[in-house]
Amino acid sequence: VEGAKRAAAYAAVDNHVKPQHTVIGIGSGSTVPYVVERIAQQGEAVNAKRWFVPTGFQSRELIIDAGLKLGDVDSFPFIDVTIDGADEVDNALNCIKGGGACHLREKVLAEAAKEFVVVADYRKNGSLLGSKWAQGVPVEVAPFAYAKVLQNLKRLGSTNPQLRMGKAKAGPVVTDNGNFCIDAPFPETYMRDPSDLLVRIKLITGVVEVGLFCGICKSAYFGNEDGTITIKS
Ligand code: DER
Repeated sequence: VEGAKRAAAYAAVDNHVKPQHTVIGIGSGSTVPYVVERIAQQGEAVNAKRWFVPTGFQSRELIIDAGLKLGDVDSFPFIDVTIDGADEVDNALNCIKGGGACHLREKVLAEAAKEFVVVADYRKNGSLLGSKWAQGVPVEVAPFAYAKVLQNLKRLGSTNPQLRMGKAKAGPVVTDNGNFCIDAPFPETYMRDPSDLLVRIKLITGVVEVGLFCGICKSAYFGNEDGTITIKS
């Protein structure tokens, strides 16, 4: 799977990170390190002119560790290109994101970019959202409201919404913004119209952001087990 991640990341960088690009958004997850690796390989000369805007703590550390210049999100009204991972991508390039609970900042940088490109391994290349990523739609919520959001997600039709608990930490996962994350599975009928579901979830009081990215992704690169790449665009 690591080879597939690397192949997707390298192809996406080679095709979408151009010498004239100076502000680049860097997403989160386990595929994005290969994106940073490939950008660093473009050389110090071109990277000296670039700023890299992170989507969270992990992303910030990746940029610093690669010796690239950290850009502050407030300093750049526009981003040339943002590259990020995803948990699942359908054939219309709608994405489930938030497996890493970074999707608020990820969506901010995805929308601010002239081009948003997703990189992933073959496990994320889906047709109907939810068919591969079964954990549910990640929903970032204000801690004060989480119990009410759980109730309202059930009322909306979520089959079994769960507060995301830490693995190596007692208690719930806390995002870089100090919020909680709920994973909300929905029946197929809801997942057929991710844009509609996105709005319905977003309107629940206490919801900060929803891990459904609709109409934002322009290209998605998937590394396959046989070393080939599948591109959706
Ligand atoms: O949370 C996210 O959306 C991240 O981009 C992440 O889930 C991507 O998954 P990866 O670790 O397989 O790259």
